[in-house]
Amino acid sequence: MDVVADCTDADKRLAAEAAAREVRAGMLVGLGTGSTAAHAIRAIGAAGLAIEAVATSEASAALARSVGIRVRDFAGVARVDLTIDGADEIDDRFRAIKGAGGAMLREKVVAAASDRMVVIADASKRVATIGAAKLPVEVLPFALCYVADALAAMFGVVEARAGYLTDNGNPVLDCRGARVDNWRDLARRLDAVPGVIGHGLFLLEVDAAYIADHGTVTRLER
Ligand code: ABF
Repeated sequence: MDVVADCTDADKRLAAEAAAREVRAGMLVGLGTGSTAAHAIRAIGAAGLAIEAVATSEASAALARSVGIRVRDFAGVARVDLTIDGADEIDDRFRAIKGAGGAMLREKVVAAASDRMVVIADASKRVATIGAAKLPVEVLPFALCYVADALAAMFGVVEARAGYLTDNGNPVLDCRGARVDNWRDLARRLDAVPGVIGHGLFLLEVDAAYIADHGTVTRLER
């Protein structure tokens, strides 16, 4: 038994359950992707509140339906009351890197459409400043080689995620070693590359974060 892993998963569950208690009857809830978000989906399902949801991945949609949550097609939605989602890194300025699970484009759209965004994570995700985690970039297949070349000027390492396509049917380039220390500038440069469809740099307005460490859940407020 991997004690560390079990402890981390227990922490993820505690953070997820704390955030799930923010859900109120009547809400339209955005459901994140990943193992921490999966704990939140199960907790929301168990609460049995009269809510509806939109999901940031097919996997999260399937899990939500399996626990009795009514999932709507986000294509027919413009506003979401509350989104609960995980992260790969988050710092005290609520900057996050997301997308190790590949759902960062749908996650960013749903987060941007949300009145409130709550991030849930175990303590290993909380960092002084983001940048150690790989930064996933979703790319138009037609532009894969062009974008990889453009990103090579911004990052030390740019690697295609082998054998993977997002729910949108696009490949992902995982980038490390950003050559800038201004994350907002990097986000602007990424968004300006034709063929970049999305990336995992989240500089959105995150309202709160629940971080759990060995049974203690800390709520970080903006
Ligand atoms: C998702 O949560 C992704 O953006 C991120 O990569 C993932 C973290 O996965 P886990 O919760 O399994 O650590 O929102």
